[in-house]
Amino acid sequence: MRASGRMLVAAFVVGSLIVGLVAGRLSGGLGGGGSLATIADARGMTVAEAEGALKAFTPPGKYDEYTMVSSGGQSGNLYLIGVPSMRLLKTIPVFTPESWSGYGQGADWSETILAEGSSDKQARELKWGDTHHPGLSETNGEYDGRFVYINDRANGRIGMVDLRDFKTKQIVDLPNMQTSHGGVFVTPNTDYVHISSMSPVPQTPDGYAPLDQYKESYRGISSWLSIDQGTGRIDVARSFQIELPPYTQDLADAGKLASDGFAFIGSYNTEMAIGGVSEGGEPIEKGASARDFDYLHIIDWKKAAEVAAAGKTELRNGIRVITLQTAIDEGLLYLAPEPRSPHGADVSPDGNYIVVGGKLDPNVTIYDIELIKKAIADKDFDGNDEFGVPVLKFASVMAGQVEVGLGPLHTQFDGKGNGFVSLFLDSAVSKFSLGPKAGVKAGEEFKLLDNVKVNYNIGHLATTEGDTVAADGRYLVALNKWSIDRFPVIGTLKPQNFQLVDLQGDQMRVLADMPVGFGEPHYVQIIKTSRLTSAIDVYAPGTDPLTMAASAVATEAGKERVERDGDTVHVYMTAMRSHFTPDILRVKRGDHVVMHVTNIEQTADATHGFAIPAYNLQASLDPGEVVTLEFEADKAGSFAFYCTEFCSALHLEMQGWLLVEP
Ligand code: CUK
Ligand code: CUA
Repeated sequence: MRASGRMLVAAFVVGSLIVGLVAGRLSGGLGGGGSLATIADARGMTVAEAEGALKAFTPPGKYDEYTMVSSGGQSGNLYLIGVPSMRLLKTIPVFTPESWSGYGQGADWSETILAEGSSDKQARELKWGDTHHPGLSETNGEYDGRFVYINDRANGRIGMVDLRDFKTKQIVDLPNMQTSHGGVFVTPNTDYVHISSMSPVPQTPDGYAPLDQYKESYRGISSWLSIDQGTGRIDVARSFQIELPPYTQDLADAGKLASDGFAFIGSYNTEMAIGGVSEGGEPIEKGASARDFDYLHIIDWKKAAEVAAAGKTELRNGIRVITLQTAIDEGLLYLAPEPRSPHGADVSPDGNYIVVGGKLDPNVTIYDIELIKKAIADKDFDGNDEFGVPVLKFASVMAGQVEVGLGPLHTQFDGKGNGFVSLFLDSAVSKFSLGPKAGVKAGEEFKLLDNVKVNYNIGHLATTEGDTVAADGRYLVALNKWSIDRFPVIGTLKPQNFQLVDLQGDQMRVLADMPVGFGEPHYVQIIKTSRLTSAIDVYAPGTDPLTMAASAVATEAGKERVERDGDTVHVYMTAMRSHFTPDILRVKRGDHVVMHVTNIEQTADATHGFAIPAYNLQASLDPGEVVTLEFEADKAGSFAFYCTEFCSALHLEMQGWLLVEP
C-alpha cells in the first residue's frame, strides 16, 4: 500500500512538472530556484529543452529503466550505458588489455582468454580489436540477460561476455575467415550465434591465392557457432560454417516468429571488384558500385544444421564446412536482388518483414517472408548467380519500398508497425510504416511518417529492445559519426555523438547528446534493466571467474603460505581491508613465482587491487575472486607492491614488499 501510495505521489509530481512546464511556470517544489521556466531562462534554455532534460533525467540514486550495451569500435571493448540518462556505467574489456580490471595485465584467467583469441592463423599476437555488433542472448526472441557476444571486425573473432559478472570469458578466433563484420546475431533461443566474413578469403591450405583466382578460390563464410546454454561458451566442435560466394557479406539478422529458421545477410561488391588502382585497375569503390542490384542472402539455417548433422560437411581447419555446392544442392541458400550497395538487413519484431537500406538508393526495400517462402517453393527464380545460387525474382519477394531520404542504412522497430531508418547522408532518422502483417491499416502501409535531424552523419540507430519480438518503442538512440560543433574544441580527434530520441510523442524528438570519447561504436542493443537477472553482486568465496566455480588455489584466512618446489615459489595470499597476508615475499633471482591471491571479503564492492609495478602486473580482485599471477623473478631488487583500489581508510597502508635477492 505504502509503495503504491508513493508511486501515486511520484506520478502526481511528474504530472505537475509537465503541467508547470506547459504553463511556462512551476508552482513550488523546486526549492529556492524558482519555477522551471525561470531556471530554464537563467540557463539559457527553452522550456522545450528543459522538458526534454526532464524526460531524460534519472535522479541521483535511481536506476535507468534500460541498459544499453554498446560496442566500443577501435577500443576493442564493450560499454554499458544507462538509458534514458545516457550515463556511462561500465567498460568491459574484450579484445584489448585494460588496467583497472587487470584484464590482460598478468592475471592468468584473462591472459588465457586473450591468448586463446590469437590463433596461429594470425601473423602476430593480437592486442586490439574493432568491436561493431553486440548480440545479447535471447529466449523465445526476447532478451534474457544471460550473455552478450561481440565481434571483432578487424579479425574473424568473436568474444563472449558472461552477464553474471559482466566479464569476458571467451574469445574465439575463427578459422577460414579473416574479418567479421555485420553478420552478428543470435537465433531466437540462442542455439547459435552467427558471425560472417566481410572480405572473402582464399579457402586454400596456406590461405593464399593470387587475386586473379578470386572467383575460383576466394569465398565468404557464414559461421553458426553452437552455444553451451550453461556457460554461454561457443563449442567449435558442434559449430559449422557455410561457404558463400566471394561477395562482401554485410549486415545480417535472424528470422523470428514468421521467419524463424531463416537468416538474412546483405552483401555488396557482388561485382567482385578487387581494386588495383596502381596496376591499371579501377578503385574498389567504383568497381563495387557498378551493378544496379546486389544480393540479399537467404539461409535456411535449420536445414543447414540438419545437413551438418547428417555429415554432409568437410572438416576445414578444425570446423565443419558446408561447401557452396552442397548449400546449393541441399536448397539452403538463395539470393534476392537488393538495390545497389545496400547496408542493413533488419527483421521486424513480428518476423514478417526484412528491411534493407540502400546506401546509394533513397528507398528502403521491404521483403515479405511469406513471398520469399512461396518463391522458393515455386522455384520462381530469375536464373542463378555465376556460382549457381538460385536468384529469386525481385518483384516476387518485394512487398514495398518507401522513399525515406538520402543514404538509408540501418532500420529499427517499435513493435507498433513502424520502422526507423538512419540516413547517413541526410543526417536524419525517418519513420515509416510497415505492412498489414505488422498491424498497419490498409492504405497506411509503406509510408513515410516523420523525419528528425540528428547531428551528424548517423550510422546505426537502436530502439529499446528493438532487435527482439518485444520492441517497445520508448526511445531510440542515434549513433552519429561526426560531432563537429556540438562540443568544445578538445583537440583534433572529435568525440562520436550518441543522441537520445524520444519516440513516445507523435513526432520524434532529440532529448540529449552524449559525447562518446572511447572509440567509434557502431552498434548498440538496449535491454530493459529488469531483464539483467543473472547479474551477481558478489562472487561466492574463492571463485575462479573463468569457470565461475570454486578455485582449487583459493586461500582461506589463516591458511596463507609460501611453498617452494625447486625454483618455483607458490604464494597463497589473501587480501582484505586493509592488508595482504603475507605482506613480505622473499624469493631469489631466477625463481619462477606463482601468486594465488584471494580476496576473502564478501562485502559487495570491497574490491582490492594487487600490483607489482616493476614486474608489470596488475589485478583487480573483486570480493570472493581468486586470481593467479605468474612471473619470472629475473630482476633483483626490493619492490613495493600495493593495493590499487581505494578500499578503506587505511588503503594507503595496504602494501608490502617483494624482495628478490640477487
Ligand atoms: S556497420 Cu558501422 S554504420 Cu559495422 Cu554495423 Cu553500419
Ligand atoms: Cu585494498 Cu586498497
